[in-house]
Parts: sequence; C-alpha cells; structure tokens
Amino acid sequence: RAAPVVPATAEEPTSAAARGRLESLSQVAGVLGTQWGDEGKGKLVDILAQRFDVVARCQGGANAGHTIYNSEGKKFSFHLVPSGILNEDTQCVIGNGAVVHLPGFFKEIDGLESNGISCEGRLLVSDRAHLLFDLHQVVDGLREAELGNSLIGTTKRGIGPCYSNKVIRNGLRVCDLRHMDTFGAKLNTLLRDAALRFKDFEYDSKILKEEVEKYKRFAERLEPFITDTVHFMNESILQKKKILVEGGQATMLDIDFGTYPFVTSSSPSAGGICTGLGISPRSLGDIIGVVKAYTTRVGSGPFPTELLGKTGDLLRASGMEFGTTTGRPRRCGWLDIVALKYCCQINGFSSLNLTKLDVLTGLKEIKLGISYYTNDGNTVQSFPADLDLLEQIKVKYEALPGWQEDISSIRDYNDLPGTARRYVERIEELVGIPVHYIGVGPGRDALIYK
Ligand code: 2SA
Ligand code: GDP
Ligand code: MG
Repeated sequence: RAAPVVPATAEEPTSAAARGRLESLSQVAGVLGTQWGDEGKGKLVDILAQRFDVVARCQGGANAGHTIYNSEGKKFSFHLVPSGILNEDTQCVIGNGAVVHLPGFFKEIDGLESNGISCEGRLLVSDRAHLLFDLHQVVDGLREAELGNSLIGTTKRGIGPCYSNKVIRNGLRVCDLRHMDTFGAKLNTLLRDAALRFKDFEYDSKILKEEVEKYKRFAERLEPFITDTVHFMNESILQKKKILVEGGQATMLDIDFGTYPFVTSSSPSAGGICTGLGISPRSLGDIIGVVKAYTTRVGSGPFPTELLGKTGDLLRASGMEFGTTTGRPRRCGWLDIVALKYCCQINGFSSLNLTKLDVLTGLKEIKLGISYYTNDGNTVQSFPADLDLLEQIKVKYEALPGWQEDISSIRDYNDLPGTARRYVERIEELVGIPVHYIGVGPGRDALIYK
C-alpha cells in the first residue's frame, strides 16, 4: 500500500473559524473514540496539541495505534506515547490508568529521538501505572489460541492479561521498579501462575533471572520519566495549564459499555479520564467525540452495519483501513447512528469531529443505520447488551445522495458540495450534537472548522 501524499503545510490555521474553535476550548478537554477505534483521534490530538500545555493518555497501552502526518508530510505511528509529543512545547503524560510495556516504550521513544523528537523531560510516566511484561503478551496469544474460532481478535499486546493482574491485585507497578529487592519475587508469582495455567508457557529460574536483570537496567533508564502524575495533573490544573486528554480505542470497545466480551480491558470512555489520571470530573470541560464518516472494526464481535461485499472493500481500499499496530484489515460498514447515540449518551460530548469524509467521495448513495429491529419487526429502543440479540439484529437504513467532487482541498464548510453538507447536518440532527471539525484527508491541514 502506498502512503498517501500529504502536502507540507503551515502549522497554524489562519481562518477565523479555526481560531475561534481552537481558542474557545476549555482548560481541560478530551478527545475520545466513538466507534470501535481508529476514528482518527491521533490526528485531532496532534492539531489541538498546539494550543495545550499537557497531553495525557489515561488508559490502554501499546494496543493503540495513532497515525499522524506532520507538517512536512512525514508519517508517525504512536502506540503508547501521546500524539501530542510532536508539538515540542507540549508536556506528555502516561497516566496511572495506562499499562506500560517498557521494551516497547523504549523502542517508541528511540524511534522518536532518531527523528529529532526528544522525550526526556517532556514525557512523564505515572508511578502508579501497571507494568506490562512480555509474559502478558505470551499469555494473550495463548488465550486467543485456546479460544479458537471464538477468539476476541486482540492485538496480542498483552493488554487483557496485564489488566487482569491489576484487578486481581498481584500486578507490578512502575513504582515497584524502585524496589528491585522485592521485584523478582513479585514477578515470579506472575510467571509461576502463567506456567500453572498454560502448559506451553515456558518458565524456569533462568528466565526469571534474565527478566529481573533486564528490568534492573530498565529501572535506571526509566527513572527520569517516573512521576507522581496525579500530583502533576492536579498542580497543572491549579496553575491554569491547558490539558488535553487523548483517548485510545473507543466506547464500543469499553470494558463496561462495549460489545463485551469483544472489547478491550480498559475504559476508553469519559469515566476513564478521571480514573486514569486522578483528576476530578468537575475539572472536565469539552469532550470531543471523534466519529469516522463510516464505521470500521478490527477484531471479532458484532458489527450491525458491516458491509461484507464490494462497498466494504471499496471503503477499506480508499480509507486505507489496515491496523496501525498489527496491519490487520479493518472490517468496514455504514455509520451506525444507534451505536453513536448510545456513545453520545455515555460521554456527553460537547462536539464531534467527523473524520474521513473524503473517503466517501464517489459513492452514489451513502447510508446511515438509523434504527435496529428484531426478526419479528420490533424496534430495539437502545443499544443491546445481549450479544445474541446484537448478532441477529436488523438495521433500518436511511439513504442519502453522495457527491463526486474531490473534497480533499476544501477548507471552508460552505465550499463542500451540498450533498456532503446534507450528510454532515443529518448526522448532527440525528445525534443532537454539533460537528465542529470535519476531516477531509490525513494531513494536519486537512480539517474543516465548522
Ligand atoms: P486488546 O489488544 O486486548 O485491546 O484487543 C481487544 C479488542 O480491542 C480492539 N482494539 C483495537 N481496535 C482498533 N484499533 C486499535 N488499535 C490499533 C490500530 C489496532 C491494530 O490503531 O489500528 O493495529 O490492529 C485497537 N486496539 C485494541 C481489538 O481489535 C480487539 O477487538
Ligand atoms: P486513531 O487510532 O483514532 O488515532 O486512528 P488511526 O490513526 O489508527 O487511524 C486513522 C487513519 O486515518 C490514519 O491513517 C490517519 O492518518 C487517517 N486519517 C485521519 N483523518 C483522516 C481524514 O479525515 N481523511 C483521511 N483520508 N484519512 C484520515
Ligand atoms: Mg488506531
């Protein structure tokens, strides 16, 4: 797959509409995924970061994949490091709710340093964040293999097993790196448990010793990054610094609200901001929901508006819908208004960023999934918890006319074709939340401020 050509552009948007939107954002704001991930959160965070002092991740780990093109059109893929790091004046935080795989973390920051982006002193890692070990990744793979055809389709980055240890209360945290005398015994418990559970899990005293030696070196290297980020975040709020929270994954993958068990193991919805950073709900202001103009999902699980034929293939090809972390092809379908409304209820978004509108160009007709009904014709009133029901559900669609014009260089909302505006406004009408940002390409400048 060829990378899209992204023109080099000026850093700061100059239009009054853009300045108005950016300047009016609240002191603490969040950017969250509204579907099944990969809506283009990273791009918006990168753009908004220019106006924020701090960008923080509150959940998830290196399962996230946020692709960004900087002003020179150079591509960056972030996994654990917040997308705000490209903005050199921004401090970045990996909060207590995130899980940290140190080998991956160092690899990510080495990659950034080799591109001239320094992280030390600008990137803070919570002393309360849980450590994700190679053993968690192995267990993730073994669990998936055991599930056979019913597998979750995880990223195999060890997320579920690491959060399991957190919840069962025998996990290791970043602050444990300061107590290497007891570190080995705690790690041994995790390795032994995994070996008892999975016969294919390799474990002996040599493996433990090697792992502990490795973590002694990591502990030294991580020391300058380790911070009491709860204190840092709250002090930053008191000092009136502007804070942007970057969500990973999305509400439909939320451990509580998503299509369980086909979900991730963290809370990518608004509640996760407070628990994952240790800040009060009263400090939150704007929460922007990022919505792809159609829907994608990577991994297994229900997807009511999925398109299994030619239109789905077309969306995948023109939207370059392949996992940023794993390269897996993403399943594609129409925008699901029922799921989006459910997500809007949970998160209380102040506005939406509709992304990838350009990808719909050329379609004669675009559909919106506006309600769900059962086999016997009854309308389903809310997004169902019951997976069996969700698998059988039928979707009622509303068809809107498409547009043929290339919209990727349009920067003024009024210059969009009437049918494209109609599509945007119909979404606003159906969900009752205004769309303030519209993505028309992958580049930093390819954004319409509405
Ligand atoms: P996990 O690894 O335990 O969190 O997987 C559980 C489910 O959550 C989904 N998940 C994701 N879905 C979309 N994008 C994600 N990040 C990468 C990206 C994914 C990739 O940006 O493209 O590269 O494949 C992400 N992370 C987790 C996952 O597919 C499972 O359905
Ligand atoms: P995230 O996980 O939500 O940050 O999203 P990803 O980075 O995983 O996937 C979104 C993909 O779409 C990336 O490759 C982005 O460069 C790209 N992208 C973001 N916004 C737009 C847009 O408006 N139009 C197009 N064509 N691509 C976009
Ligand atoms: Mg992604």
